[in-house]
Amino acid sequence: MPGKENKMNYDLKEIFGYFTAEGTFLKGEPYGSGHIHDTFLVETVEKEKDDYILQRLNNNIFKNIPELQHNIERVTVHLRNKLKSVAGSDIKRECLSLVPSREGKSWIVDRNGNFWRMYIFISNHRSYNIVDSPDKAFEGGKAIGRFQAMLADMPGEPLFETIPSFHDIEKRLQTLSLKIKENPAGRVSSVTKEIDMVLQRAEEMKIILKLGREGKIPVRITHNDTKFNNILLDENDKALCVIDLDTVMPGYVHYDFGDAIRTAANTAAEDEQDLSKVNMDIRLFKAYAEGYLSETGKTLNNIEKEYLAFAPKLITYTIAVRFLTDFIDGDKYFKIHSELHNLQRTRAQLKLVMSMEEQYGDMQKIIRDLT
Ligand code: ADP
Ligand code: GN1
Ligand code: MG
Repeated sequence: MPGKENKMNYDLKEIFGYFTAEGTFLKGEPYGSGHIHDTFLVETVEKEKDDYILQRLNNNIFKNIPELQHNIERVTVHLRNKLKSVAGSDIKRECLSLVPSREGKSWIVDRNGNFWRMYIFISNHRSYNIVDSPDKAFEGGKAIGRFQAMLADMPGEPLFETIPSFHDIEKRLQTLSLKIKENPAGRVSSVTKEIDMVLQRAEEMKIILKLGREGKIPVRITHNDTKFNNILLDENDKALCVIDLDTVMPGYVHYDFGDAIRTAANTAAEDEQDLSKVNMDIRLFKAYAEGYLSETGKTLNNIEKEYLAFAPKLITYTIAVRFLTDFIDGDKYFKIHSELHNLQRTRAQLKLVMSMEEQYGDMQKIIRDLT
């Protein structure tokens, strides 16, 4: 990735050596645009051998790495078993493959106490932060729909909640209120407009939690971080693999649908400074919904379907609340690349919420026509 460097000077060759990789270490470079872990692409000397993704895991955010990894082991084993029965599937590219350590675990702790894991690099994929065509949005929808469908019958105990109450908007709003009171970074007076915009919408955002409590929508296994760059497409821009499995856990389907639309149907980047460029493109919304419902239409109940149109507003709002909270808190959670980055992200997400509000009637009609 241009503009990035291995700032912490980790000895990637040594860390790579803790895992049972097939090839020989050639070089390791920072990779991707994730906001949470430190991710590196490790290339191997041998052309015919796999390359790898090496990640230093963020254990400030994920407090229990062994349980997190156990979830990912269970999920990937189950997905791989499903793919085995699909004719012509390319399992190594359609499912993440954890590389075991020399001790047989799916993670290691280095001499400085850092947690690391390694995946086989999914070759010839395409990854998009901004989606520029309905075809790509449709494929993204198919990928998430298929992912949810394949995990629907995963046996065993419920998955471990890697971040408790992750999309619980009532809790997220309580945390925001607390941080406003504490004002730890002295920034509250600079964001009163954004706080007002959040508070004005707080009540209506609680509807999904309410429907869940009333038993009208079921808890299912969901991904919970379906931003479009966590969905890899293949060299022909067809659905390939859903990655970033750290938050796969019990949730409502609206969380996945909403987060995917937040990124797949946004005409600009998540952190665009020129707010006039930030809008929801209804054609991309429709295409994603078509792809998603082509895989899940038969399993979702009527109330789940009805509230799909509302989900993008909820999740875009929730992420805005989280960016704003982190800005007020002095940037402790998300990686930032400039001083006001979290504020810029908040503003762009709130603009996107407004664009969705303007088009809400059309979104509801599209969902009604598709279901
Ligand atoms: P974060 O939680 O920080 O977003 P991710 O697990 O999403 O971390 O990884 C960051 C980026 O690395 C992804 O957006 C993707 O570009 C890339 N990536 C992760 N795993 C793989 C893989 N197995 N093959 C190819 N690219 C990957
Ligand atoms: C983080 O991990 P990444 O960069 O794909 C975050 C998501 C946010 C997203 C906003 C574990 O996603 O919840 O929606 O940033 N992941 C976690 O871009 O908090
Ligand atoms: Mg990611």
